[in-house]
Amino acid sequence: MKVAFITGVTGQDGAYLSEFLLKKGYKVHGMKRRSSLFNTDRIDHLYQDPHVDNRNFFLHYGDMTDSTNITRLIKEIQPDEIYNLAAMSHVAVSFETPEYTGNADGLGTLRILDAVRLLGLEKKTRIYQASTSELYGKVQEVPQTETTPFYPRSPYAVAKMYAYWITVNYREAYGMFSCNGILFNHESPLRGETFVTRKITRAVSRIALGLQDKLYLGNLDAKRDWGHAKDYVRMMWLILQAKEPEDWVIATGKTTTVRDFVRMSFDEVGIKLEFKGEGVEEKGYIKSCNNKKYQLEEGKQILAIDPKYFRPTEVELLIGDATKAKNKLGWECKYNLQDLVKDMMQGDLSLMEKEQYLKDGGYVTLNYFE
Ligand code: NDP
Ligand code: GDR
Repeated sequence: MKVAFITGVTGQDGAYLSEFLLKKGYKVHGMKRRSSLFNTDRIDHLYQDPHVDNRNFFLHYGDMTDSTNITRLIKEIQPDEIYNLAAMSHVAVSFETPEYTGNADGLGTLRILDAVRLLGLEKKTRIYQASTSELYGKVQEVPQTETTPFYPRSPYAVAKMYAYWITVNYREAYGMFSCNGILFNHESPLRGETFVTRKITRAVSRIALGLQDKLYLGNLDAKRDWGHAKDYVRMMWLILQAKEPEDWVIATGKTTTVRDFVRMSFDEVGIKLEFKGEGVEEKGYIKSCNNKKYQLEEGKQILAIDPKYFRPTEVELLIGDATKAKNKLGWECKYNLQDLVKDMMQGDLSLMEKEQYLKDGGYVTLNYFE
């Protein structure tokens, strides 16, 4: 039975990867942070009572900024594979917490690699590093491949750049099986609520159900190569099963503007949008609403720009070329963008229907959106 250790197990990818590895028969150990409230929503369905025998899913407290903790966990777990997914992963927030982001996302990766080396596990433990298309930043080449030069545009991307190169360096210096997956944006119904796709699908569901009036966004012109997280965690595993340790781009090869993602999401509830104006003046109105379930008046403004969501430096265009992964590892996407939007909208509509039910029953409902 193989043993995996996942940092960031409570996040979007950690949840899907845990499920994937458990189905493959792995023993899975995950690192979670202590928080004042339960923070295991995404993995609660995998939870096993610690008092029963034959468990194969274990959670440990830890933090990427604490090397003693990381070293002790790796010593106890003796993993065959480590998936380093933990990170302060929000690009906009990294401008507000640059030092912490560098510590957790950059040095955190070093702490994992060095623990493996110090414990003499270089030949046993394979390491996956969650690298990112944000490394490409300012456009140097389109589409982006494993050889495209990096030009990071945020404290997050700069921290991830350190993590990328220290992963390469430990591979070359100490012969470790440490690899980067350069993953382009991937989303799902489990996506954090403040990333743009989830913010949109939640807001569209709330607007359709009359729980929210307007959606406020930042740069609608940004283009992203969006895939489904389920397809991408399969690739993380494939990367560690490869013959040689290498770095890999994972992407769909298609790019879409934030504006079009908004359009596609409203389409799912039968609402056609019309955009008028430019820049901060841009607004979105209901052109038509042909779903009887949602009583929304035509001409109503439901989208506006709030400049607070603009970033000091923006990544305008991402589009990846995953030819190497397709040819050498046989990877391909099962979901296209339309499937992804549908999946996310279904998830959020059913969540928001519960909200509506609570509201109608006179209970206080969640009203926080960022
Ligand atoms: P999430 O933000 O959903 O999850 C991040 C995870 O890291 C959470 O479990 C979080 O814990 C944990 N974490 C954050 N800081 C620390 C810390 N200091 N110590 C321990 N754990 C910590 O991210 P995703 O699942 O979307 O992404 C997984 C990884 O892949 C991240 O490294 C991200 O940067 C990278 N990535 C993501 C892409 C995407 O499109 N999703 C694309 C490319 C790379 P908690 O739940 O307590 O907050
Ligand atoms: P990104 O994801 O920065 O690509 O990083 P995010 O969804 O936050 O932004 C995508 C694009 O949408 C624009 N945008 C907005 N973004 C947010 N969050 N909120 C808004 O209101 C809004 N309006 C417009 C952004 O400016 C941006 O251009 C994600 C993270 O998962 C990283 O961890 C990962 O490394 C990269 O994807 C690949």
